[in-house]
Amino acid sequence: MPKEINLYRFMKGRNEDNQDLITALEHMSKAAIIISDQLAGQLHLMSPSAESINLHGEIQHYLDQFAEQQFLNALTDSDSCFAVISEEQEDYIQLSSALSQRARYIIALDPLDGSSNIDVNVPVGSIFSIYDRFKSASPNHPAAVLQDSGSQVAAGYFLYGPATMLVMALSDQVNGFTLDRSLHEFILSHPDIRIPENGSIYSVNDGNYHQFDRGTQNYLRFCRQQEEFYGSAFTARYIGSMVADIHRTLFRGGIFLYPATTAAPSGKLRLAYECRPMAYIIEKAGGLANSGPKNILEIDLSSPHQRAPVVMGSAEMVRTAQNFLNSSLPVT
Ligand code: P6P
Repeated sequence: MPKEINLYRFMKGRNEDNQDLITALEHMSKAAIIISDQLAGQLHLMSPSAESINLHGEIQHYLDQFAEQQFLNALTDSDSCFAVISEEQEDYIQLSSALSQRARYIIALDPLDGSSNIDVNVPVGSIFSIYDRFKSASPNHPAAVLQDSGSQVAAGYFLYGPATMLVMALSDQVNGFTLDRSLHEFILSHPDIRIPENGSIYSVNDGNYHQFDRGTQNYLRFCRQQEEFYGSAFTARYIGSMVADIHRTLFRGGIFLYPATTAAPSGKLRLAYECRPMAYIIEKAGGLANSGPKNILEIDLSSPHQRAPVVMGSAEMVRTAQNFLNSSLPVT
């Protein structure tokens, strides 16, 4: 019986000589298992007393802070992480492990994305991007390392759903691992994930329709009228938890949009720890990820919590959508 391929054996099988990357991923996986265990059966903690307000003025669930602490503990113990930018913290956190000066990575982290869904038992996730600071001219300055996405060497998310999964993109491919609770390890379950070139599922918060620009509204009308004009309807699916919406898009094909609105002219999702990691994953799986006229991975990060409008998913669908969206973009 072949051995299950756990994360360590998978990385070693790739002749991955980068022990620091393996260590960082293994430690983050241990944190995710603790978070997954904590999420199971925590409904009694949904009371308002379990909530506070975070630096963005959003409701912060106690599990947001719990999740962040698990990842910070794990990354400190890994000795492979120099600093972290987390949704829950104003600025970069330099990890104070003894070897952190030698540590290679800076990690952008959304410790628990979609936590407002926890009290209705909807899947949530953790999202991360890994940057190799030694690819930067200013390796000791996290803001400089993250300014452009060129030093991003990996990205992934943990999805706490009916099964807990890790989907991870390295330089050349995307792989899925499923938590085996008897082994307490993530086991390779979906090797070399490729997003379908086209699809028929569109995912957007349609309640914002009247706040979208004309091009976005025209694209959504195009989606709604597929059956009338093209004979087969599209399907609308929106969970409101980015990790779950992107996971479905990655596996079934489709398009996910969080456009700019009149209330949020830069969109809602954060570039560093939501847009970029998901864009890295989608593009390594063969899809496209744009923000306005640009590819998301071409957008510079000028502040840690900068937001960006996004459209990402199956390449054919994104190219079609972009033709509509471009009609609203300012002529440069
Ligand atoms: P809206 C969750 O709060 C989140 O950050 C993402 O996970 C999700 O895609 C988005 O916000 C949902 O936002 O405005 O549609 O509720």
